[in-house]
Amino acid sequence: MSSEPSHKATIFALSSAPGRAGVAIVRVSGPQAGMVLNVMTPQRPKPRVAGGRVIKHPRTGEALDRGIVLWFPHPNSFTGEDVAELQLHGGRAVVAAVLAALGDVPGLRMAEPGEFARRAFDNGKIDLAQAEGLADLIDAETEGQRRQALRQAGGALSSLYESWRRSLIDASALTEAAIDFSDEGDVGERSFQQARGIVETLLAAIRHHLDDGHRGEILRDGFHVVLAGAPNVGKSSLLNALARRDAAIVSEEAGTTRDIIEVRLDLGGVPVVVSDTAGIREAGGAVEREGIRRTLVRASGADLIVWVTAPEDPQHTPPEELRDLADRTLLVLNKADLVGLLSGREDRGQLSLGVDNAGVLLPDDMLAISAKTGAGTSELVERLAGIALERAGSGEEPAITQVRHRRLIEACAGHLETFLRDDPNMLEVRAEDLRAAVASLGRITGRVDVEDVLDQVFARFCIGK
Ligand SMILES: Nc1nc2c(ncn2[C@@H]2O[C@H](COP(=O)(O)OP(=O)(O)OP(=O)(O)O)[C@@H](O)[C@H]2O)c(=O)[nH]1
Ligand SMILES: [Mg+2]
Repeated sequence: MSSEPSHKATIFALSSAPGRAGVAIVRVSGPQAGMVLNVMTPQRPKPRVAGGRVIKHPRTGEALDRGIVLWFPHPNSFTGEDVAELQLHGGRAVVAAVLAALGDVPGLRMAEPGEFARRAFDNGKIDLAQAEGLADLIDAETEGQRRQALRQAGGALSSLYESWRRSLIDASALTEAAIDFSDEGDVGERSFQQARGIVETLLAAIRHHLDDGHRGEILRDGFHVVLAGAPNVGKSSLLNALARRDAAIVSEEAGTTRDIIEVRLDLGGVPVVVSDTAGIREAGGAVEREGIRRTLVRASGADLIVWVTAPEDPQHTPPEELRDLADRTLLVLNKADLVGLLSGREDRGQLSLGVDNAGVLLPDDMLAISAKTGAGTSELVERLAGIALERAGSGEEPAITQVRHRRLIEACAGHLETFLRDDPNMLEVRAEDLRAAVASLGRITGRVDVEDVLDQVFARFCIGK
């Protein structure tokens, strides 16, 4: 990729958030960016040195604002093109006047969403995985997400995948050598064995990377917790207690919740999405049955099920359909206030559950809480945060963050498995396996034909990014 600007049109946009603010930043990128500074300010500042300037209308000369101006000649700019940055007072009228003035300059046009980042990619300033990291960084809501996205935007994943790609290229070269020297027995054979050695080592590393419990994806998309249980045990009350607001309707009537209600929490830097669901029971009308069906679907796809029960609830454990998910289920006894049990563990051995006091003992791993008084809820939050952090990681090690990457890495691993397994005498075909594996990795960073995903990736950005 060249360091020369590759696009002709000069584009501009408000790069800070729209609306009233202390400062607003307007970015101009393209061959005319320098000219814009020449006509809109008394003097273009030195490259990368902030200059206080009156910003004036290019045609009428009217002063529009006084702000800070920055000049980044190519290729040392975000986009790799000439870039001018205007830091304005963040009033709506100021921003509107400056954008209108820029629109008046012939050859300039408003940027499309993600167009600055797209130009940065086209000019080789960032690769595709970094662009995705940048979009994630802009969307990051929690510490863990921020850390992970910053690493990715900084190229941590890209360099890992690049290092794999380079060793595969070495293995490819050795395989090609084996083809060239196939008449010379030993030499060819030795090259091919060396290639196999590289592939074996790499495949182990790739399998380890794939087998990460989806931590990077969980951290990026959120750890999904589903509150499920019989009707009226207090699932919606618990959701509201976790959210610290009345997100869901609570009533003493069984079967209140039908639609799934979600709240997003930040637990120790991990984004956690908690869903309140319809209570599970046999009876109920068609609408409620549909609600129950949705609960089961949602619960089986969740990262964690919080099975809520209550002293009067005859069904203390999850139903048949959810038994397989026991290792992802946390048992919670709500309404502990009714039986004089807070979160202490001392007297739990004596506690019998069930309306008829049939003598069901409180399981050891069941947390007792009261959504009504708040007792035990902070312990529950701590437990949830601990589990979420364990499953999502803190964003400090490079992990697969997107399905797109996972698919390509799986494809790569598939080609390497074929390479190791299939007939070693068909060297041409084995060389082709490696080429395909190299291409799969190359598609992650965008080194290899990725036209089809580019629009998708850059459409995630808003205007000005
Ligand atoms: N004493 C006591 N009552 C509670 C507690 N939590 C909830 N309740 C009451 O239990 C009733 C049912 O609460 P909800 O939160 O609507 O229960 P739900 O599980 O969402 O019910 P459905 O949506 O119908 O499945 C309401 O009258 C709540 O006030 C608690 O910890 N202690
Ligand atoms: Mg409810």
